[in-house]
Amino acid sequence: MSRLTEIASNYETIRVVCHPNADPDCLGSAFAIMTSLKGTFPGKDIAVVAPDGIGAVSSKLVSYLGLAAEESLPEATGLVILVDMPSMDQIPSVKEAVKAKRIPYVLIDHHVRDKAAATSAIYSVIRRKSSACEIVYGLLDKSTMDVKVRQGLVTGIVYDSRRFLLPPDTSIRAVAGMMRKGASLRLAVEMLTNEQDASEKMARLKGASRVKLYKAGDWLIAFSRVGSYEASVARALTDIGADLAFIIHEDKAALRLTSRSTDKFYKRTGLNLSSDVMKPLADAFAGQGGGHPTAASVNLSATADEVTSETLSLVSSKLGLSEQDLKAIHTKK
Ligand SMILES: [Mn+2]
Repeated sequence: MSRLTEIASNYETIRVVCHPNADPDCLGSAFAIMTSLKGTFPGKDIAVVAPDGIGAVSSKLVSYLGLAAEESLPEATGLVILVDMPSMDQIPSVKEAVKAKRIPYVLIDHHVRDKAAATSAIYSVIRRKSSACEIVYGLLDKSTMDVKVRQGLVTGIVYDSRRFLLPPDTSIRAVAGMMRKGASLRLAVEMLTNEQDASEKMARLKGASRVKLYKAGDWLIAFSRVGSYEASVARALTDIGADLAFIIHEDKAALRLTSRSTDKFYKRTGLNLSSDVMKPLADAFAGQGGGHPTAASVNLSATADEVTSETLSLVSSKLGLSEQDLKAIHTKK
């Protein structure tokens, strides 16, 4: 019996909890854990909770899995299993409930470790893998996995590894293992191919047209602002040539900064967007955030100008550049 199963055996009401805007990696993992525990403990009340919605990119996967996620924790929740997030900072409603009722929780994740959250967990599995799904595949009993579970895990791995671009060896091995047992790579890719809707295309084009460009040594840093689809816009900017992209989303309540860098930039410079940029920004501007070395975001109480100049200075100092090495590029002529 796995450690996870052993822990679950002590609780009657168990919820597998997703991060906001749940992506295919999070949902594939959550579905696999739920299905595995339900199989072992048919009498228990076990379900998936997506407290802050499910991302559009997950919609085909969710209907394939037939997954009906709940929106909040039930009163009787005895155990919470968090997947694909380093802490509960992104889901304050769950964090409060867990704290108030002292609900024990398990952490299964592949982001940068949050020491406090990992220490308070009754069990945590945090590994530097391409995806949470790959970790979950390693944790669960493979002999009882059905095709649906495997297909969900394969889809999550394909999604989070960015089609095997991130450290591919172990993710390819895991996917190959599941393909031999009936999962389909073609179906996974098909479920992840969502025709961009008009508003996403619009956001990407607006984001590109509003770019403020900086040259930092040999690197190109793009800043832009949009009202939605920040991650998609950031990725679009790195796709067309930026080494680093920072997208600001500002509304009355707060400012959100979303960032992406290319793998080449990360490999050459070692600049980790999560620990070198987002964490210091969160400390400087009373915010919360985190993520991966090449994909991270933060919520801040600050203006766009403050955030832009602080971000540029964090990046320059990490790259060992002086102010003269940082040049604003005219983009309007
Ligand atoms: Mn993930």
